[in-house]
Amino acid sequence: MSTRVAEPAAGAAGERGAGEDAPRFLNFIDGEWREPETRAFYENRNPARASDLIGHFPLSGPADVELAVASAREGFREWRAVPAPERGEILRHAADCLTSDKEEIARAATREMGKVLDETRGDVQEAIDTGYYASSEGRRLFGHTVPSELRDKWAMSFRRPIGVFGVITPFNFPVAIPSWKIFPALLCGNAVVFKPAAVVPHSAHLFVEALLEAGVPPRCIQLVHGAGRAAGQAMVDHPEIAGISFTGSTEIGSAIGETCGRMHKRCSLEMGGKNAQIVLPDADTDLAIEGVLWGAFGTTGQRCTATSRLLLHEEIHDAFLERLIAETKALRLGDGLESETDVGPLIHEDAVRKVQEYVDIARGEGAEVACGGAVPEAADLAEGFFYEPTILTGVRPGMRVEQEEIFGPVLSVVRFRTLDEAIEINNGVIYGLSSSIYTRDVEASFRAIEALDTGITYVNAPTIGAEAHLPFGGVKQTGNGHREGGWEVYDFYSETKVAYVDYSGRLQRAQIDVTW
Ligand code: UN1
Repeated sequence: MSTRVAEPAAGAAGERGAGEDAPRFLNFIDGEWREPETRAFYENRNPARASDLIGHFPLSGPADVELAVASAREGFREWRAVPAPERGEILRHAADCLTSDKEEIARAATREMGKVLDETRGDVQEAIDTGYYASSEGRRLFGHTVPSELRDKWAMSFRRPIGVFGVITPFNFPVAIPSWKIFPALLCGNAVVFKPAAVVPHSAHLFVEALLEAGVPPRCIQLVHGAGRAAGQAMVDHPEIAGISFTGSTEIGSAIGETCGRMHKRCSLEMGGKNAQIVLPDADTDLAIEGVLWGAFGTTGQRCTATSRLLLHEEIHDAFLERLIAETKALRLGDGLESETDVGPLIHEDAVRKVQEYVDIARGEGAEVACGGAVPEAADLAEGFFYEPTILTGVRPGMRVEQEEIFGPVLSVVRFRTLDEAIEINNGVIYGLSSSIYTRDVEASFRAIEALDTGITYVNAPTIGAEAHLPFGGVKQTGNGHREGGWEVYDFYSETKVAYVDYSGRLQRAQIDVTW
């Protein structure tokens, strides 16, 4: 796939240390790559190495959104007439393109967001899986045909597209999360205006290129780069955008929800988490340790599904912790593109500051920093936003580090005595995305599956790792009741219409002319 840029600096695109010659990327609006109306650009740099300038990206404003929406409305008119199986075929090609470009996109994603290459490969793979699922949905998109209560009459429901959707996505899954929203939106016959997180524009650029290469009609996908407070806000406020799908912070999601409520827009919000892994005394300890290391420190803890609380039964608490701390100290921080790295950097300086603040809060609340708790001192890490994987012990339910989302490599350990108590601690937060229990006891696992107030529960697996073909989302303040992934997301991007066909040749009044 060729990278379409305005002023490609010879040999610079995609190379480490591109310096000030780094390429300039553009928005994709109204079927062409174009400069923002603002004429303003921003720099995007590698979080593992600040001197590595990836490129200059548009800092778009409301005028860009205006153009994108007007064009998307045209795109919608054309696209909605394409039969769903044909739309599915085009999306299958898009998944094929992502498959051929998997390595290139994964490397670009690691370079701009920091997580290790194996993880960005998984990220792209999740988008590929979502694309193939969407393509097959083109031959389903089921409605219902149900018996009418009257003679010589048919009753049926089917799905209609809605219009232009605004898709606003976070940095932590720069390819997978856009794909969760864009593939089903397009499959249902909608057009999309896409505003990726400002720190991962290159991944978004490559994703949109794959869609275009596959034959998605250009005006059905509009890419608007820039900041949430300008471009994102303009999308949320735009009366011609019929719905918003947002993944990100609770604070921004709540504001988006308010506006959408006022404007009667569809709105799917996927926000915070405070996910716990519960370990019972009969658990396979090796498995549980491996699970929590991956759940807490994978993606440097920057997942909505990250394990940020570890609930340990008192019988195993000390021995388990001792081993966990030793293994955590052995994790290697570094550039995610290097094969020996276990944990990459945080996304930016503010994230480092926020993590440090929470560690200080934990100390103030009487918790102990069992390992980590600082910015590493190694010289080769000095240019990146690194933070040591951190374990807080002696955490009690109700402490801020036990309640609030940190979105970094910080694990709070809480001791419990009974399964009921562990369930209560798990449920005692405002969020409810994911949970996990390690046990060999089938009764305990099923009790937990039923009682844990989360959208997902894992048994003998960490809190991360949802598969693309199952519904994904949380309860309570994690979201607003919608699900992404699997079959349920298609309800969000389509509207049910009902048709009655009366071939009796006479007036039949429902509820009145029934003959029984
Ligand atoms: C997120 O946690 O931000 O379940 C998304 C997982 C991934 C998606 C996570 N498939 O870990």
